[in-house]
Amino acid sequence: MTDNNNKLLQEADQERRGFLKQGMTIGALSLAASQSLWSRFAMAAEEELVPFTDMPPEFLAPPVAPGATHYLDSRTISSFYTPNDDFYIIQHYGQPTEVAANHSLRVTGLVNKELTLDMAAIRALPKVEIDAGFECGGNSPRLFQGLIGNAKWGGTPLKPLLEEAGIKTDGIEVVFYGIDKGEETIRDVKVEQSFGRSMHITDALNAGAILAYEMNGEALPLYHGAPLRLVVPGWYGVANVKWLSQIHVQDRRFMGRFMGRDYVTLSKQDIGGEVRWEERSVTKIRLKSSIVRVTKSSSGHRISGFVLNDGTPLRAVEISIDGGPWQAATVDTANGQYSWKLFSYDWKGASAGEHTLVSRVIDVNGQVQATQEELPEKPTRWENYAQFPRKVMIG
Ligand SMILES: Nc1nc2c(c(=O)[nH]1)N[C@H]1C(S)=C(S)[C@@H](COP(=O)(O)O)O[C@H]1N2
Ligand SMILES: [Mo]
Repeated sequence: MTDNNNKLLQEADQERRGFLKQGMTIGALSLAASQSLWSRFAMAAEEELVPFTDMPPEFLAPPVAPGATHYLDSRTISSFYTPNDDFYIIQHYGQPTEVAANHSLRVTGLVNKELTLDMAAIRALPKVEIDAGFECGGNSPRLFQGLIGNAKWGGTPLKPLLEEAGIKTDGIEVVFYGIDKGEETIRDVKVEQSFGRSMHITDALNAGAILAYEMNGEALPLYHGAPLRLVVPGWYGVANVKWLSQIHVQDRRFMGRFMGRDYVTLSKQDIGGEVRWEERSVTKIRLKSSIVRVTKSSSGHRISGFVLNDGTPLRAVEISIDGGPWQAATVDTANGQYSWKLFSYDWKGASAGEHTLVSRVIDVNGQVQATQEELPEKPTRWENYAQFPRKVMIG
């Protein structure tokens, strides 16, 4: 089995090493001022980065390259939409080097009418655009949350297509297959399998998923799944099947690797009053915020970060400095429901020395982002949504 991301994701498991202080130079930051509401996020010319002392001086995001995995340097987030070449890239069976010019999508299984659509037929369907941000289910503090991005996705809604095919009454599970294949060893048997993920029919019809062929107004790049990928707003990256070639409706749960073995969170839960070890497929994005950058200008210090969740409206994002009281950060109201939500906080009177900064987000249901200690025991590497304290040195 070739899994070029295993190592990366395994590293994400390991505890963060204690990194050396200072000495960091950020040569690669070219942060043009933006006209948008997000100008608060683009660094102004006189603004400088305050070094994180929990980040290695040599921390470098790998460049986008054929076949490669890519994560971004979260300190460089400077715009609402992540440029296509900075959006993280993950795939488990490698990237196809090319996709057939006559690529088509088939809808098969428990439907009244099986469908085959080439890209021209898909482009001829009604087009929608949605802002959706997501992270890999394996994103974590180890990579300073770099497996993340936010984009405007253009494509056609999934629901009308499923309705056109007509779901039979016993069709309860919808499986999405990409063209990429890998060898899997299952109980000592080696078999070839395609990347596949599934959703219950209710989610497939109601989660607002689209079949996307555009990213930020451009043709979807090959790395991000061209010519066609699924985008399920508010779900972890793994749901967004790239190089999509088949949608299959069946009467049973799909148990493929990325539903049944990997991207399965093992955690200790209260299951109706019983404490049980639960295994649950990674689906909707958990409520999470993280600080990614601290800057200094003539007017003082600014702390910036992002929020991701499943689309539930937010009540507040708050910052605590050195264990002090929670203070409200500014979250722009122009955020889309499923976009990431960038926030900033003007830090007054920062004194010289090392400081610990942490953010937390609260949604309208009163759900509060917890600390790592407060969360249920979780030995698996997926779904890292605890508060992430950061350390900075004020000179
Ligand atoms: N066909 C296919 N789709 C896939 C994957 C894959 O390995 N093969 N990886 C998934 C995972 S784990 C993630 S996190 C996202 C990453 O999407 P991106 O590379 O466009 O950021 O793609 C998902 N879609
Ligand atoms: Mo992922």
